Amino acid sequence: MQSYQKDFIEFAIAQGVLKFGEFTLKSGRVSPYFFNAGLFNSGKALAQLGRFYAAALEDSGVAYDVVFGPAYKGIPLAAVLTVALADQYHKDVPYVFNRKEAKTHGEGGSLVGAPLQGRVLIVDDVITAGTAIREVMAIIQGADGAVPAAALIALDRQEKGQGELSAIQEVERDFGMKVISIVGLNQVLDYVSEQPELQQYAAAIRAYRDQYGVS
Ligand code: OMP
Repeated sequence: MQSYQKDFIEFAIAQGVLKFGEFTLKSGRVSPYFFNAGLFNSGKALAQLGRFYAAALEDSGVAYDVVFGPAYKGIPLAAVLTVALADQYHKDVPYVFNRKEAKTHGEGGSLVGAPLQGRVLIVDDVITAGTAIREVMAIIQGADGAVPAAALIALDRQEKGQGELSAIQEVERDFGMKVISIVGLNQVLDYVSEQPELQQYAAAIRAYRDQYGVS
């Protein structure tokens, strides 16, 4: 585990974003942990979050031309990522986001910001079964001259998707793009197992991973 990954897990726990207990997911699975990125909800937290996304992106070495933040949750993520890329890495990267409802007056269309063209880096919070990211792919495939470069997310839950592969492996296979995450479930579990006050949750997380996880 890289030091920024451990720092990120600690940050997410401190912000109340990463919680342990019993949570029903969009997929219906009952999970012993949940990651609620909406709780990165202050200026300082967002600034830090942007730096973690930027560190993971730089670490990946992926090449891209534009950052795309899918509505709604990807919008602030794209903004803080590109700010961190400028501040920390002196990279001035264009970004674009979509509206959920296309506007019929004014500038029109459903995209706001830079043109959606070239190699597109999608930024989002979590991939579990991959439903949300597949909706985003349709937008990129519908844009002239845009190809998916990679998806950058905070947490890879490392769960099975529609078959035996992980949802992320399916996305990588179906769209020919890499998925980069700041951390994965395995790192969360390593961290939880090492912390005396969190060890009580390790067994439930391991059991969940045995049932829904991929190796
Ligand atoms: P999929 O569309 O199944 O990949 O799930 C991704 C979405 O699930 C996220 O965008 C969230 O709405 C939600 N989610 C979380 O935010 N955090 C979690 O830990 C788990 C989920 C989830 O419901 O699977």
